[in-house]
Amino acid sequence: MEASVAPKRPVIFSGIQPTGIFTLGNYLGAIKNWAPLQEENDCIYSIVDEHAITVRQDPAKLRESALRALAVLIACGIDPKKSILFIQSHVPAHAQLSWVLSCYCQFGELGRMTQFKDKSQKNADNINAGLFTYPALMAADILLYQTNLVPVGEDQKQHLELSRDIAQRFNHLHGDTFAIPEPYIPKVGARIMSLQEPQKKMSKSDANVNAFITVLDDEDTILRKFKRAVTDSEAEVAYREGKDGVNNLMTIYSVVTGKGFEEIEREFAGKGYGDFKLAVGQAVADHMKPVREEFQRLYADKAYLKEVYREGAEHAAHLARRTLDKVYRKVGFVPAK
Ligand code: ATP
Ligand code: LTN
Repeated sequence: MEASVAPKRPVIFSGIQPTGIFTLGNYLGAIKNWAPLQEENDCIYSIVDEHAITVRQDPAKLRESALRALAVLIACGIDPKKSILFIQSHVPAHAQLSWVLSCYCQFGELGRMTQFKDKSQKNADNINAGLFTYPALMAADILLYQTNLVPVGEDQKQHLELSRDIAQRFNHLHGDTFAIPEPYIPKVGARIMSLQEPQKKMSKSDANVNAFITVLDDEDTILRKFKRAVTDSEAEVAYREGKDGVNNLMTIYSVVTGKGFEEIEREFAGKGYGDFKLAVGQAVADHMKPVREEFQRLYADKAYLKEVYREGAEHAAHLARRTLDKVYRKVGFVPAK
């Protein structure tokens, strides 16, 4: 009798920078979708500390943020027994493949990246080479694992398209080497906006703490920040062009409660923004409470976190090495062994 071979499951990869505490934007746009994907796919999730240093970081804070990030991801339902969870700098193949891929990526392509343009404006005194070649490292993260799907927020679409272009270019020159990854972007919640300037995306590095909710904010803080959220002068809960603040609150409410926009409009018909903001704040606080509590338990257990990132790195390094060896052979490097 022939042995039956289980069909290969799709590979999922995503990364998140430990540049601070994750926001509701990171959560709704990306992390929330990571746990459900574990059931039917081979998932690999990374805390990308090498990407984080493209902007100046305080070393002690960076270390702490990476460990917090690990605990938050587990608290959000990423199960280290089902997925590979690791810290990017623990797997040298990322930096190694990044160098090779940077030689298959054009100056002009990198210069068109909107994240590079935004971040160079914000960090005008430190427009370093790493900030510019950032997408080559991101392409390496993804392509090392023969990734099929990359769950990210809307802002990463351009980087992902570049990763696809690099992969296709390499495959064309050297024969099939990399799987071509597809983006996986949620229909609602892919771009959560700042609560203070709803034309800008919510970002954990915003100087104004009222602009973002973090996944670890307590109920009082969440309610207070939503109460102060910028809306408009119409006093009408409706999803319409030009109502950026209200649209953003409706989006957040919709994702955490599962209600559609029309249902939300009916729920708040004739009511003021005060009631609406309180309802959004309460729904977010209730939704995030289990994450916050689980985080506190996990973050206290440093031995467990160490075990998770050690095993994750070992497993990831094994998979990554296979692709890196193939790439080194294809570009013509002399095998070390
Ligand atoms: P920084 O503020 O330090 O630039 P960031 O929060 O923009 O960081 P990451 O931490 O690397 O960037 O983002 C991790 C994931 O969260 C990515 O998939 C990104 O697309 C998503 N994301 C970030 N901000 C938002 C947002 N406002 N709305 C939806 N998704 C977001
Ligand atoms: N560039 C992403 C973070 C990131 C990533 C990745 C996302 C680095 N490597 C690989 C998905 C796949 C950001 O800034 N949000």
